[in-house]
Amino acid sequence: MIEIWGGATSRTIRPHWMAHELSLDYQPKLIGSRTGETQTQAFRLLNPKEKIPVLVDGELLLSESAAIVTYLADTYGRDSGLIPKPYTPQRALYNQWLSFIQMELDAHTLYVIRKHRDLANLYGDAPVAIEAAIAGFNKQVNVAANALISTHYLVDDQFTGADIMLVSVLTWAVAYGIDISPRLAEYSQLHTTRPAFKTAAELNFSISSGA
Ligand SMILES: N[C@@H](CCC(=O)N[C@@H](CS)C(=O)NCC(=O)O)C(=O)O
Repeated sequence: MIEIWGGATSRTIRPHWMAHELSLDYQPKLIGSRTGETQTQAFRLLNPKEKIPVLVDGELLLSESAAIVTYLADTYGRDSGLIPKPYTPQRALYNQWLSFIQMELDAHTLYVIRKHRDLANLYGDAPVAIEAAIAGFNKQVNVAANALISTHYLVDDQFTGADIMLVSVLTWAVAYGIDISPRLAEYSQLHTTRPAFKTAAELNFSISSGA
């Protein structure tokens, strides 16, 4: 049976959400970040990066939330519309949004805030970096806001994994006290009323991260 490892974070909710959109029968393995559970010898065999989320599907071990969301939709939702068909311009745009969200709205900005604010004991205090990260997030997220002026979807006028990724960073930003625009708040609110989001969120946040 498919396993999805990890819970409690804005990154781990992504694969759980997609799995629920697809009504997949899978086993959630709810381990948290910063609890030591990603550093066991058994977990390192699943992901030597010592990070969640991780997907196990038969012989396949897959890490990176965006790759897992994409794999699940490609493999179990080919005709679901949750991912644009390969080799199409829509798929290229989906890839573009996924890279943008991971790099500009996650790794370079929100995660910088996490490292130098919540985890300053490990990574050091860096108020200037935090300020720059907030400014960078606001600038880049505005690009997404503009793309959503007359649609509720990033790609193809249809809900896809790209929307899962964007909503996950928007809810993360709000939790960090960043003001998002009314349009983005409305977009996020719309998609977080999806039954699959609600079930996934309940599951994902039934555990908490460590310190
Ligand atoms: N780029 C990766 C980032 C994964 C990541 O950094 N996960 C964090 C939790 S959100 C983690 O597992 N940290 C290790 C730990 O805290 O034990 C993804 O999107 O999946």
